[in-house]
Amino acid sequence: QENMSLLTCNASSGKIEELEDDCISYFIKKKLHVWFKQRRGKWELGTILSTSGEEASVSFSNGNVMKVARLELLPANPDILEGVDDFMKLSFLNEPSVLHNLKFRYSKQMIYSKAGLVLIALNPFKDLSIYGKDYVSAYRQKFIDTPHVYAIADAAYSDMLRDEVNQSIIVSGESGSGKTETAKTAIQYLVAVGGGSGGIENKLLQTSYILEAFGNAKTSGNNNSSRFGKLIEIHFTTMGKICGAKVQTFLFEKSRVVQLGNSERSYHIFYQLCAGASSALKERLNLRPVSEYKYLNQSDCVKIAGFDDARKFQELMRALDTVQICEEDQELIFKMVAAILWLGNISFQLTDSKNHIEVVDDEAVTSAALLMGCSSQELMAALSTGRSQPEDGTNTKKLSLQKAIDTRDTIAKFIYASLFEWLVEQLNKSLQVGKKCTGKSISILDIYGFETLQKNSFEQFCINYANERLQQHFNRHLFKLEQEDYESDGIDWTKIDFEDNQECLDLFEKKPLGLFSLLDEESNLPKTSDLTFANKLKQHLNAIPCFKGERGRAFSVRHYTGEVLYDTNGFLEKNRDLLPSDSIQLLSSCNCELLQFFSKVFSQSQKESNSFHTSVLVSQKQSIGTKLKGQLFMLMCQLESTKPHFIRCIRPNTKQLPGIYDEDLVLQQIRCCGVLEAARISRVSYSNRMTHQEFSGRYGFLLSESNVSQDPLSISVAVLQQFNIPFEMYQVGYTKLYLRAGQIGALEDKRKQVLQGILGVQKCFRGYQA
Ligand code: AOV
Ligand code: MG
Repeated sequence: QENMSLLTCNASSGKIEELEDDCISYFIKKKLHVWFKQRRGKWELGTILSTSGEEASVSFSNGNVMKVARLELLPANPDILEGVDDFMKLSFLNEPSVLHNLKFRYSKQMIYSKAGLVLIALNPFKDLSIYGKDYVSAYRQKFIDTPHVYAIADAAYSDMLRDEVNQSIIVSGESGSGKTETAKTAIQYLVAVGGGSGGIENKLLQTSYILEAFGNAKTSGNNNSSRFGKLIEIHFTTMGKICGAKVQTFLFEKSRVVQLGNSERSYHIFYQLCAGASSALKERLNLRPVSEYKYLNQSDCVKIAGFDDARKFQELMRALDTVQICEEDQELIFKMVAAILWLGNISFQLTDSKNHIEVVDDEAVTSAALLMGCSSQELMAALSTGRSQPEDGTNTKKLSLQKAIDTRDTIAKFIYASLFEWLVEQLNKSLQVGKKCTGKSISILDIYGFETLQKNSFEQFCINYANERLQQHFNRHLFKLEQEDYESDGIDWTKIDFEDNQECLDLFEKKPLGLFSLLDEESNLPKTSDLTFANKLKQHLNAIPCFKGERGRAFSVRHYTGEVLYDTNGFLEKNRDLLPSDSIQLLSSCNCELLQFFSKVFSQSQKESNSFHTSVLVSQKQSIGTKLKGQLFMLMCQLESTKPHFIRCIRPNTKQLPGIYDEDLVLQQIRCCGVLEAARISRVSYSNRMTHQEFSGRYGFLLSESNVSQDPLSISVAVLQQFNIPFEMYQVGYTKLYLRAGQIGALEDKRKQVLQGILGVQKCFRGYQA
């Protein structure tokens, strides 16, 4: 009964988040709880004792009674709704209620919740026993229906088989929120239900060891942070068996190979190799402990607590075997990794007063050269000299110290990034989509999460842009398309507002006056610097609300997650991503299959791209910003042709520890994820829609009296009336009929019943004739 009155209460006010006038007396009478935000920002539960004018006197659980402004009170939900698994089911959908509910569930180890169609996943930062074979079959057979990644993966799988439409599972959230783990869990489910057609499933599971060893690293926010974006496309036969997969990666962070922030590490593989290689392999690679390599010891962090690098190396070796990367190739891979470490130890000394340098001929040079397959002399020459004249290949001059260091680092980054790309290609060969793959696919997207560091550079700029793109896809599918459909079809609809991030995307993408265009322009012009770039931005973009010029080289962008301050230091260099042609020549002349291959691929990509003028001095290709923009555009096109399933990951604390629930941190994320809006739209939206033709064609024959009109619209309406579908459960648009959840089921049952009846009669009739 209480619930009934609550319903009337929020139905009369029409608003589900606020405490409207006509409800207050009801709340006082029934001593129902309300939320009040204390000065420290914490929401507390209280009950209203009385009101006078705009004030209310509220008593709190600690015994305090306070006079507060009525407007600051929000209705709390009845106790019976404590911990509901879908926020759609809350009587009052407001921030404190959602926050409280999430916290309650988190304290009970229930890390998954729903906001309508969207799965919310809180990172537990500890292993929970809610995964594995038993849970898979429970979700597959629908014995359990509580929110879970398995339920989402199952929905994607079932929808794919039923509708014969490609599906996607899109995982998003800040850095450290659990995207990669969630994506792996989804893949495990799909492998478990779609496995059985051969070794491909095991290979698929093992790819994550390889991708994470080479593409993940410890950052300040996540001990296993993905430094690349990935889309894993799993292909199925028409019978639902896995028959192949494809991995696509986006914008790999290569600066990490040569440069580390404090408390950060480089890619796991460097530490794993040093810790786990057999003594024979160590000898062949002339490997030393991590602490002896400058690329690694520049950071104060070489070990991650609870992370056994040597054991991880054994896992990696097994994975490499599983995906059939042969021993010779494995040896080449490790040679490249070791060569990079030795490159980092190469040092320079001044030769004259003009700041010219030469390479110190030491163990570092000999080891690097040996591993790369060239002579020490060749390597030293490539690192210490550059050409002075574009047209004159023979005219060489000594490099300055900074130039020489940059050249060395550029080569190291190039080798590593190429190695990563090559590995992905090998994985794809191994997972190849076979001829039997005639069915559809499910793609799982896991990119690097939004990052706001103390100092944000070009890497964060790109990562955050990619997240803006993804946010737009989410908004478009959850709010925009849905509401546009209602509006254009002329049905009654109270619009649900959502934060549109189009303006921010325009700031990045507009030509010629957008961040990427201006960056490319500045990267192409002579005599430019990060400072001239920053000034250019201020000159052209200051009028745009989500842009703000800051002091010196800095600027800030208002992202959907909040404002981020970027320092343009290094932007031009990183965006150009140049490789001196001397270096590329050196690499192509090395007696190493991989290096020859990498330089060939590079030369090709350079030929294909004409976004930069080319000269002999440097090998130029498409800028990093433009490349990322293009890649994301293609990705969005690809995702547009799939039915999306969204998972929003939330990190409850920044300490990466279990049991800590930081309310402010969670609140900020549920705002960015549009959790309330997602629940709200699901509550009022129509989950089934069919054109009048489809509907009348499917159910028209159920009409008891033959309808005089043959017009699909009137047949549809007659069906709805005959089956007493309540008014509030449907809407009739110009072209389509919109039904709320649960209505189609009843009609389908009836249809099945009648059809079976007809079949029965036919059988009987035939029997009689015979
Ligand atoms: P991310 O992918 O969202 O960050 P991860 O998936 O790497 O975040 O999760 C970070 C860490 O949280 C993992 O290494 C686990 O220790 C823990 N974790 C996450 N999900 C779970 C779970 N379901 N159960 C147990 N532990 C979990 V980044 O890649 O940084 O954006 O670029
Ligand atoms: Mg990740």
